[in-house]
Amino acid sequence: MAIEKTYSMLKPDAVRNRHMGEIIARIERSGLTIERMELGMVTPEQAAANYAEHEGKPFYNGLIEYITSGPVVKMVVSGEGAVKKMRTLMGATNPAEAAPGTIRGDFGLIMDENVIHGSDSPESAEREIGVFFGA
Ligand code: YYY
Ligand code: MG
Repeated sequence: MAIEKTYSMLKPDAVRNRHMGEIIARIERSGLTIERMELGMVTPEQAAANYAEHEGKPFYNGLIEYITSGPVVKMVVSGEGAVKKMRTLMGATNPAEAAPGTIRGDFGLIMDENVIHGSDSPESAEREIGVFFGA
């Protein structure tokens, strides 16, 4: 597998519930490398750009409101097969269905606040890194 970059973000509930350290430790232990990291707010423009594919869906407005509701941790993570590896560490989108041992399975309770974001492809990763860290 090729060395890839992916965009990952600890969502407002992860920061609010003081789970940042434990989640970052899991990413480091996985062998992936955190290349950039920043704690801060997501602007409405960044939220809309990141979630453009979901515009018009029933959960879209709530999702934008939630992701802009408090500080997040924005990260560029790299390594062999980083996109898929992060998705595996994260677990299923719905924490109620995410396996124990995954980040969403262990730190999440509900779909609306599911702890962490990870790009779904190398193409999305490049776009999302541009949205949050510039070109
Ligand atoms: O990539 P991933 O975050 O696992 O899921 P997506 O299908 O891209 O949805 C983005 C985001 O939207 C999800 O993390 C939670 C929220 N969401 C929701 O609140 N309700 C849904 N039915 C689907 C997604
Ligand atoms: Mg997605």
